[in-house]
Amino acid sequence: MRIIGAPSDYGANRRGVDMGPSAIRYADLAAGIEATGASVHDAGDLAVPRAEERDPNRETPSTGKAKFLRETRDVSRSLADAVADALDHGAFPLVLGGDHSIAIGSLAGSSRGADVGAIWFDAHGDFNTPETSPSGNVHGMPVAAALGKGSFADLTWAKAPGLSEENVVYVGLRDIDADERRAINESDVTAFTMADIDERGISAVVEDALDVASAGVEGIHVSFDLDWLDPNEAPGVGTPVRGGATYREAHWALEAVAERDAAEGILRSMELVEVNPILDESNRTAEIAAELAASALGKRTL
Ligand code: NNH
Ligand code: MN
Ligand code: MN
Ligand code: MN
Repeated sequence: MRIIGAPSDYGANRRGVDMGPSAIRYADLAAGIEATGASVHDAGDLAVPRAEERDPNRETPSTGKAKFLRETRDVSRSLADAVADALDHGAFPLVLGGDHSIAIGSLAGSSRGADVGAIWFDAHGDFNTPETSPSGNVHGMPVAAALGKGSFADLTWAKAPGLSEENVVYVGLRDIDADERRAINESDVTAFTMADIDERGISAVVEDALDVASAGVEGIHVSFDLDWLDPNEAPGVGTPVRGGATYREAHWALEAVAERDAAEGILRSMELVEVNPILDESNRTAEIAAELAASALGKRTL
């Protein structure tokens, strides 16, 4: 497997998330993955110019109020190439964010020349467009971007070629903007909220999510936003929302991904995003991210 760092904070309004890849590596990421028997190659970080050196509002008519969209385009292109290159070499790409805008590149690379599904573990829907976004922050838009919604339809770099709505599944939503809710409900994506987990349990929800994401495709991309967890577990995120997944629910979810992968070989790529070391407590959110990667890649208790 290949680790690819994407230290971008263009998509969020808080500095610090650009240090996520370092913090996750420091939390013994490689050793934890090697313990599963996988060999690890760390490809280092993509080059991402500092946000302070850029103008967030260099708008073009098609980009609405999305901030740093040109910079996001550049990161997305290089990340898509890095992910596609790993897959070409038979290596599993594990992408470390960075804010969630990097998912545009991960999805574009993972679905280059292949039909893929996606499971989105997140408090948020990330389904805004430059038109509907209340913040202008692109980390609230990557699902819409990958599916070519709104003015993203004009941006070829943003579209994930092999991703279709029917294979996109959310797990654990709890904070959605008004226009975003309408768009999600009108779309063909599948959405499980925290209430679904309360009612049915994490196990039933994740099994359903795996069925939907993997139906008729070559593999799935797992996009894991650390703010899916409850902020009591994972405080080092820019947009914490109360009422999130527990530590064990998060592990169980990724253990279920690993189990399905062992049976059906469906796991194609993964990313861990939104770890912000400035907001964290003793690197615990990064440590959880590193542990979750090991769970997804097949770490076993017995
Ligand atoms: N929905 C909000 C927005 O679009 C917040 C998105 N923040 C996230 N997404 N962290 O995962 O600005
Ligand atoms: Mn190569
Ligand atoms: Mn997100
Ligand atoms: Mn989120």
